[in-house]
Amino acid sequence: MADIILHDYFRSTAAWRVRIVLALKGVDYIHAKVNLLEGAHRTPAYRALNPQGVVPTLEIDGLVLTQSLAIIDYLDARFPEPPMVPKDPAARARVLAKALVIAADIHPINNLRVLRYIQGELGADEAARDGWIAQWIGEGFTALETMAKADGARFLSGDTPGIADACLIPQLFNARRFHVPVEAYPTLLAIETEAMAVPAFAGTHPDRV
Ligand SMILES: N[C@@H](CCC(=O)N[C@@H](CS)C(=O)NCC(=O)O)C(=O)O
Repeated sequence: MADIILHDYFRSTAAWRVRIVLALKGVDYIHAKVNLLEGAHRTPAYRALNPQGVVPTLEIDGLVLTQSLAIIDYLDARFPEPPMVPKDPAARARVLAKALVIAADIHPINNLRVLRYIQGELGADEAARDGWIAQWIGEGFTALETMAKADGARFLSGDTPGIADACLIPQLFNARRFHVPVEAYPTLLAIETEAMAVPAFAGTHPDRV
């Protein structure tokens, strides 16, 4: 098999999702670092790989894949064990809903280019920016806490870690990075403790890459 290359930035929560899934599946890869703070993701060379100019991008099987959840879906089809999404249709829908609370509703309005826009174009100061972040993480985590508590499972994806956990653990890291209080989400924190005991989560933490 040709080399698998993950284009990644250590603190990118979307890229960390993919690192977690590659590690859970035991897939080896080469790490290509893309420094977001230096604008490496906006160069023509990187945009030729990823027209959106964001990380992650995964080169695999002669393909160039973008969008973390699409990449995870590909990896799940290509390396089926362990599965990232349950087979049962109802359980599958619930797990994907939890993943999407983060990937579709929390993350997109809190990433670097949005934060730069509200500060640069709209004139928000640092306190206003942090208030924005806390508002949307808080709203999403409140819903997720209710969903996770109702499911009562060990992980957000069920009895074993999967796609929703690969979204949750990086988002909790990001919340703390921006001083968003997380004590109000005991079920999510218990899931985080379980996940961080799994090497695929701890070993791919931004401090370790
Ligand atoms: N929905 C995309 C989001 C990708 C994304 O926004 N990545 C962030 C890092 S977490 C990024 O590259 N941001 C660069 C920027 O906003 O300028 C995915 O899941 O892959």
